[in-house]
Amino acid sequence: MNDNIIIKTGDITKENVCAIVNAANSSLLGGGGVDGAIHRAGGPDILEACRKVRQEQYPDGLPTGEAVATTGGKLPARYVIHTVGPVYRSCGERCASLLSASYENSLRKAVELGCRDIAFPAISTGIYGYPKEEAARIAYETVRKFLAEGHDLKVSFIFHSEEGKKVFEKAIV
Ligand code: AR6
Repeated sequence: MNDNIIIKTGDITKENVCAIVNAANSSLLGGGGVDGAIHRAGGPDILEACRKVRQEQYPDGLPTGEAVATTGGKLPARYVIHTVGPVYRSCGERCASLLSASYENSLRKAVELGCRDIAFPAISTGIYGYPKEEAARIAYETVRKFLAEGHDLKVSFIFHSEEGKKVFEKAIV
């Protein structure tokens, strides 16, 4: 196991890291799941920043696999990196590459921001229905490859439940 990868249970909104990743939707205007929790805990500055990103950069919404950063508002994290994972029932042959792109673009954004740590939720595995084992392998492999490029970044995978963490750990061995 890579020393710069941490796997644990918890609430991502409480992570004291430079950037946490939000499993958003392309509207960037909030939703349920981890997205709802991040906006609730982080306060209105995040939504305001998301509105600005929509207006100035993505009037048609953030495409699947892309990532953008905003303030972390009231969160302990300095930044929220919003990414849109694929919806499993409609991503077809592109599911794996789109999910991998969500992780990779978020990692690149964190490095661009000068971050040395980042925390991820299990993107797409809730409302978007991505099978957890398959998503775990893609997430882990993408992070492992990225770190192998030599980036100085500590990456945490945060699971809302012990069960989610176990599935991930089992899938990546
Ligand atoms: N901390 C860590 N993980 C969490 C938390 C939390 N506070 N809350 C939920 N999770 P989901 P998706 C886990 O559904 O599948 C939203 O409406 C959760 O248990 O949040 O990418 C967006 O606006 C699951 O394992 O994201 C989009 O419309 C994981 O986070 C849509 O949902 C991801 O579940 C995105 O769906």
